[in-house]
Amino acid sequence: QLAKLYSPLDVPESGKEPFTDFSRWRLLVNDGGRHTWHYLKTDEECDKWPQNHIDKYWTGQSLNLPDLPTATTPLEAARNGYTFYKHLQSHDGHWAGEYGGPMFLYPGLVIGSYAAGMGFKEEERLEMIRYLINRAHPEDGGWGLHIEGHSTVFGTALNYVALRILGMSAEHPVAVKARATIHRLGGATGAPSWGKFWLAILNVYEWEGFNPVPPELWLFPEWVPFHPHKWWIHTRNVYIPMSYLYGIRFKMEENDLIRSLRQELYTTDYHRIYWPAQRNNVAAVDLYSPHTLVLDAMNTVLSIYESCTIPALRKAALERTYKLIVYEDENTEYQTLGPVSKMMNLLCRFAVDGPGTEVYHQHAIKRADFMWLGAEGMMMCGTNGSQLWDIGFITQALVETGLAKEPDNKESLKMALGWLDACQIRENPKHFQTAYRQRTKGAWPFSTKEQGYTVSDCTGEGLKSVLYLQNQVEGTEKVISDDRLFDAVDTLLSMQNDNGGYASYELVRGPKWLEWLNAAEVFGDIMTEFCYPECTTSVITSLSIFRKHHPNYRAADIGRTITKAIQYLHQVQQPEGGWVGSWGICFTYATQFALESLALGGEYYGNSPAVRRACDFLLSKQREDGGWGESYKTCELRRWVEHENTQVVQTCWAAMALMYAKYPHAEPIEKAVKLVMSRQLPDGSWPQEAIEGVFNKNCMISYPNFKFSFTIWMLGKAHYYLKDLIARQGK
Ligand code: LAN
Repeated sequence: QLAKLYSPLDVPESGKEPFTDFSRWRLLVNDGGRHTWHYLKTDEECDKWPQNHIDKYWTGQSLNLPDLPTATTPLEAARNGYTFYKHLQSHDGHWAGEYGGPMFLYPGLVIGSYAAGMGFKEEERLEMIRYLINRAHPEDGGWGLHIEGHSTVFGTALNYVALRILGMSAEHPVAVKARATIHRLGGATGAPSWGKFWLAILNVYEWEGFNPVPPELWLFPEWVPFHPHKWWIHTRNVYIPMSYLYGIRFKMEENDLIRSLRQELYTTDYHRIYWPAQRNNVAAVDLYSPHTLVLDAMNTVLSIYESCTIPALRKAALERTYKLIVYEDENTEYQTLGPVSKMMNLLCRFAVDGPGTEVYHQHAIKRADFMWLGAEGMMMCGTNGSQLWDIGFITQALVETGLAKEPDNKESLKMALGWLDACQIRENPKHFQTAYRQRTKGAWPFSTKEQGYTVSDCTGEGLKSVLYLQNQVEGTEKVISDDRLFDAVDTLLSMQNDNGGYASYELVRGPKWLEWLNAAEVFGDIMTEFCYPECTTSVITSLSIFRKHHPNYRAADIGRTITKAIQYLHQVQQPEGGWVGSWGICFTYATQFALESLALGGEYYGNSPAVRRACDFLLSKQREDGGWGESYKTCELRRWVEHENTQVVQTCWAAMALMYAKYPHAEPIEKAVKLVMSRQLPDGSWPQEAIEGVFNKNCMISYPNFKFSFTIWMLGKAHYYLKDLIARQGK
C-alpha cells in the first residue's frame, strides 16, 4: 500500500519552473481562519472558483495591478501600501500568509505520514519536492536548520530522507549532491537527538543509538522540581509523544526504500555501526547547546534503567502519556500546539487507535493546515499560520496612522473586527488542569481559535486591536462586549510572574537549572518558560490602553501589574541600551516594543536616562543609507551583528522606537522614511527581504506580513511626527 501512496516520481533537475499548473491552486480560508491549499483538476472547477489576488500573490504570480500615483509624503506611501495590502485581506477579515522558515519540520511531516500510512496528493508531493530542491544550498546541496542557515546534518540528512520518501530517486542530481554533503559532514549518525528520533522511527537508525526518553518521568509526583509539567510547553508537548514512541520503540517495517536509505545515509556499513556510541555524537555544524555534565550523567543512569525497565511501570507510564496526548488532540481539534508535536501525536494515535478511525482521519486532514504553497513550492509552516499576530499589527497601524478613518478602508476594518471577534477564545480548555493548561477564557491565540492556546502577547495585541477598532473608528459596532474584554484582562493578570515579567504561554513553572537537561542540542533556552521583554511589553501596552477606556475595572491590580512589568523591563535593558529580542531579529524588534511601553508610562528621551540610552544605542547602528540591518546571527550570539544590507522591516522598528521615545531630532527618522519609501514598488508593496523572526535562539522563522504592517505603521506615524517636530521647531 505504501508503494502505491509513494510511487517514485520523475522530476526535473531544477525547481525553477513549477511542477504543477500554478493557475489551478487555491487557498481555502474557512472555519475561523484555517488555511488549506487545493489543486483544482478541471477547468469547470476553476471557472467556479476563480483565482484571487491572495492565491496569486503568495504563489508569486503577478497581480497585474496598475501603478499607484507616486507618493510624495510618508502618509501617501503608507496609503499606497495599504491600497496594495487590502488586496490580500481574506473574505473573513484576516490576512492569510506564509509562515515558513524552519527546515527541520518537513522530515516530521513526511516520515510521520509515511510511517502512519498517510499519503499526499500528487500535486502536493510534486511541489513539496520542488520546494526542497529550491531550498537546497547552491554550493553544497544541503539544508540547514532554517532557510538562511548553513547546511547541517539535521537539515541535510533529514530533508534528504524526506525527498527520497516523496519519490525522488537516489540518482537524481539533487540527491547525489545532498548525499555528498551528508557524507562530508560525517553521515547521519551525527544528527542531533530530534533528527535521530525521526530516523529511528523510519527504521534507518537504531533506538540503541538514542539517549533514553522514558515516559516514566510523568509518574513522578508533581512537586518534584523536574516534573515535566513544569517544562516549557513546546518542549513538554514534544517530549510527551516522543517518550511514548520511544517507550514502545516504534519503528517502521523494513522495506526496499528503508534498506536503501540505510546504505545512503552513512559513511560506513549500517550493520557495523556501534549504536550506543552514537548517542552523544552530534556534528559540530549542528551543535548550539552542548550537553551539560548533568545531562550526560542523567543519561547514563537512565540507560541503566532502560536495560531493566519494570514492565508494570512502563505500562502505567505509557497509559499516562497516551492520555495526555488524547487531551491535547481533543483540546486543539487535532491541530496540536505546534508542528513537531503534531506529527508525533499523529503517529501515537496511529500506533494506538490505528488507521481507519475518526482520530486517524482528523489527524490526516489537519496536516494540511501546516502546509503552504509559495512561489518555490510547498513548504511546512512553523504553526498553522500567524493569523492573529498579523491582524493585530495591521489594524493597530491603520488606527494609529489615521488610515482607518478613510472611507475606502472602513469596510476592511469592519471585517477585521469581525474576525477578531470570532477568534477570541471564550472558554477555558476542555481538558484544563488535567492537561496542565493555563487559563484561556477571554484570550487570543497566535493563529486560530481552534488551536486554542493563549500567548500573553497575542492576548495583549488582540485586546489592543479590539479596543482601537471599537473605540477609535467611527461606525464600527461594539461586537465584543465589555465582559469579554474583562475576561481577556483577567487572563493577562493571571500570567504575570513574580519578577514582573511575562513569559509566552504560561507562568514560569520550573527552576532555571532545568536548562541543564536541555537535550535538543540545536536550540537554546527551551526547558522552561522565560520572561521576555516582548511579551511583557504587549501586556503593559494593552493594559495601559484598556484602563483608559475602563478606568474602574480591577484598577488596583492593573496599576500594580504595569508598575511591576515596567520594573522588569528596566532590569533587562542591556548595558549598551537595547533589549534583546527573542522572537524577532533582534535588538530593533525588542527595543521598539520596550520604548512603546516606557512611553505609555511617561518615559521619553527628554526625561528618562534609560530611554536616552536606548535611542543612542539605536542611533549608533543607523547606517549611511538611513536604514538598520541586523543579521540573524545577532540572535544566536546575543550581540549585534550587521546584516550585509539594511532591512526595511528593521528600519521601521528602529524608527518607531525613536518616535515612541519622542526623539527630538528629525534627521534620523527622515532618513529612515526615505529609505523605506525608496524600496516601495509602484503597486504599493515592498519586496521580501531577509528573514524577520526567530525562536529558541537558533532557528529563524519568516513573518512576510511584517513588510506591510510595520512599513505602513512607521510611515503613517512618521508623517505626523515629522510635521509636528518641524512645526514646533519653527516656533
Ligand atoms: C512562536 C510564534 C509566535 C511567538 C510570539 C507570539 C511572537 C512570541 O512573542 C511568543 C512565542 C510565540 C508564540 C512562538 C513560540 C514558539 C513557536 C510556536 C513560534 C516561534 C512559532 C514556531 C515555534 C515552535 C516552537 C516551532 C516548533 C519547534 C519546536 C522546538 C517544538
